[in-house]
Amino acid sequence: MTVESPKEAPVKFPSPLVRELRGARHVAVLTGAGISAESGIPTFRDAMTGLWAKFRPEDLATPEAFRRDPRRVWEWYEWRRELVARARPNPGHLALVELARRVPRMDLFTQNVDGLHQRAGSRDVLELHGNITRDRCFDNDHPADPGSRSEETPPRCRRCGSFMRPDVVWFGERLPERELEAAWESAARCDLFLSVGTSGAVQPVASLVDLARHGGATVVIVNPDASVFSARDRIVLQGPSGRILPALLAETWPERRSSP
Ligand code: BV8
Repeated sequence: MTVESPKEAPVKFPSPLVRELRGARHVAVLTGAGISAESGIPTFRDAMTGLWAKFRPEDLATPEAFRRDPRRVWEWYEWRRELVARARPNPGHLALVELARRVPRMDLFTQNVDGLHQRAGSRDVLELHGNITRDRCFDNDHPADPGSRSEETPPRCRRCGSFMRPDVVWFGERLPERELEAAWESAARCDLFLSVGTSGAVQPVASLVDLARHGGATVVIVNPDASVFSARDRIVLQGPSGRILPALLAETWPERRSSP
């Protein structure tokens, strides 16, 4: 089922969904680059614009690309870190902070590396693909020395001399075990799975939606592009998350309008 939300009209949600969310015991939320789009951070696919237009993410976000041209990969990340530093959480991030207060259990796992959920106030965020604001060294995963950064581009590790790299998961690299296990368990057990702002293009995270479905959860997709997910066996709320999520909470908990 697809619920369209034309720009000006107030969003109307299927009452079964509102009832289900209101009574949910355990909500699992997966977010992707789309939830940060309204904060001015280009989605992963859109990030390949301007001077990066001639590259594909897979050409830069891999250990091979870094080995081949560490300076170019480092500079792409420095450009993205700049965007992240200037960005602020948007109403979509804030709505998830509020949702966590409204249901007995909410697990939030993200493919994003921008840290905006944490800056919005979400706690225990599971970062499945790392965090762009942290570095580690390429050869031994030594964390960056907070004190100083060597002058080179990329800077070198103070302990082993190898190049520093962003602390993110590149294509062809394993995801962090603990976070992935926790997301797996949550998706399999939740009664409502909310997928927000992701194209579902990247594995193994993309499989969480099907895992939730097979576990009997109601699957809800929030995305302006309804085509990314067939509406078969899921509810697609078509629109930007910064608009859809606050409206969904307002309709599910109308009393919240009076409380601060
Ligand atoms: C792994 C961190 C195995 C870096 C990212 C060949 C070799 C090796 C692996 C593979 C292979 N072939 C396939 C694979 C698997 C591969 C993969 O899935 N490839 C894809 C391209 C097919 N996966 C991996 O490599 C993973 N590792 O498999 O390891 C292994 C096992 C043993 C030993 C060693 C290895 C690692 C994948 C992680 C890659 N790192 N990010 C960085 O950020 O720089 S992925 C990166 O892209 C993001 O993190 C994100 O996950 C993904 C993009 O997805 P989205 O977030 O969905 O963003 P996208 O732009 O695609 O879509 C945005 C959506 O938002 C759109 O639908 C849009 O409509 C919507 N939207 C727009 N505006 C809004 C909105 N929605 C709501 N509101 C709005 N306002």
